Amino acid sequence: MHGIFLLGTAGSGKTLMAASLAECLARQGEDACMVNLDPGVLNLPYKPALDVRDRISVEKLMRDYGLGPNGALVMASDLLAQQAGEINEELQSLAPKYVLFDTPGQMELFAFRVAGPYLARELKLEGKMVLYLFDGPFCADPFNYVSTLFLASAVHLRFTLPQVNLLTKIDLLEEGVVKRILGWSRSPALLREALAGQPGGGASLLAGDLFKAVGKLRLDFSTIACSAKYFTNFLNVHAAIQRVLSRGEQEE
Ligand SMILES: Nc1nc2c(ncn2[C@@H]2O[C@H](COP(=O)(O)OP(=O)(O)OP(=O)(O)O)[C@@H](O)[C@H]2O)c(=O)[nH]1
Ligand SMILES: [Mg+2]
Repeated sequence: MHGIFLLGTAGSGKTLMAASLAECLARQGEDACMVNLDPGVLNLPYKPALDVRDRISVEKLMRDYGLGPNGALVMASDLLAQQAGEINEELQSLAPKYVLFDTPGQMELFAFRVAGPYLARELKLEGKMVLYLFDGPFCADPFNYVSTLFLASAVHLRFTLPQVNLLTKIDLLEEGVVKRILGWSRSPALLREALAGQPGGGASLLAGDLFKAVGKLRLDFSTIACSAKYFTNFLNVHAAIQRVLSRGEQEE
């Protein structure tokens, strides 16, 4: 049983990616089950095998503790840490090949507080990895790309799990734009050039320095362009997942 945590900024496409990936895996004859860890979501495009909303109610927390919606979401996310035991038990009884974890819309609630990394650590899974979603249309701007890369690196720092970055929603981008963004992910020189061409010299320098700092971390991220809406490049996504998880098995 392997666990895949889908992370990314609000609206980057985590939930749809989780649903599409499960469908893709099922088509390849590999069973995957979905776990919803987002206590605040209203509608899901998939049927989760486990749903944190069955255990934690944001409305109830608001009522019981006199909290506003954001305070209740923070509390709900912190309470996730206490669910590790029960989630482990239920997953052991389901025992699929893959478990896809859809995480809260507000990424900081999961990634940058204690509960998310704690939960990821405590879950009894053979292999674990993060799929980090780069919102394609947002990342068409080189400044936005750099800040997203920075967030992806911060997420890696929090979870220290093997990570694959996905450039999502490419159906909304022209082919040339997708190529340009992938070029930035491979070549610092191309990104520097793009940043230099932007107005706001100070911000360009800062973004260039941020990029250099990320480069020095030598994080072995690969970036795959895809669309969860049209299943574009899903064979590559599947292959990358298999590669990362099987590498983990070999290292054990
Ligand atoms: N065109 C297109 N739209 C997409 C794609 N992926 C997601 N979307 C749309 O983007 C919006 C946000 O997608 P979600 O899957 O809800 O994103 P999320 O990261 O789970 O959002 P939150 O949990 O609310 O932060 C929805 O309207 C999706 O239909 C894609 O590949 N292509
Ligand atoms: Mg979502």
